[in-house]
Amino acid sequence: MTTLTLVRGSITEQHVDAVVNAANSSLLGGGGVDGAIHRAGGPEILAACRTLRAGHYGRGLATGQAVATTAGRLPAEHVIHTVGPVHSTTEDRSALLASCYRESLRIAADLGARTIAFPAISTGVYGWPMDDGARIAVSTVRAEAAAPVEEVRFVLFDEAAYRAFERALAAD
Ligand code: AR6
Repeated sequence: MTTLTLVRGSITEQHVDAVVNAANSSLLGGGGVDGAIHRAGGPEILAACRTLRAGHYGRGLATGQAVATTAGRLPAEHVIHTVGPVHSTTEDRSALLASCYRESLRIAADLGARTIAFPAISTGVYGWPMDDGARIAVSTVRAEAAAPVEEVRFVLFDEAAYRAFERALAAD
């Protein structure tokens, strides 16, 4: 049984086996969670991302996929980078957002991670409405989380996000 927990704070301060980064397909950094992870984790993470780009991920990481690197100086073992979809009002991209959570959990399990922390993927720069993003996050993790993952922690940056995840947990 995997436990879902909510924390208000920064993903960079989580003492877990793996933290998930809401990256972009370049894997070479950006703003939001991505910027915070690279700043706090130091240059080792970017170096690992560049190595990925020089190898199997020459064209970058596709939306909905995930890949792991070192966590550098973060108090975590691994960073799992995933690329959320940009929200669209004309096209339903929910399956891609669900895929981010599912693929990240799959990689966490491959790494033997028992604790994993997620941000609210796509709900910042990529414009996904928070309530819907929270619903997709909670329902996907409830359906997909399995051993060895014991705790999935959603780390919410502000009160509104925290409340949205509380509602999603209560409803699902
Ligand atoms: N810890 C936890 N959550 C955070 C943190 C933090 N330190 N900082 C922001 N958030 P975003 P996206 C919240 O924009 O929408 C980047 O430039 C934030 O309030 O980080 O998937 C990438 O390189 C929001 O609720 O990710 C991509 O280009 C949530 O994290 C693009 O942004 C996600 O916001 C990805 O956009």
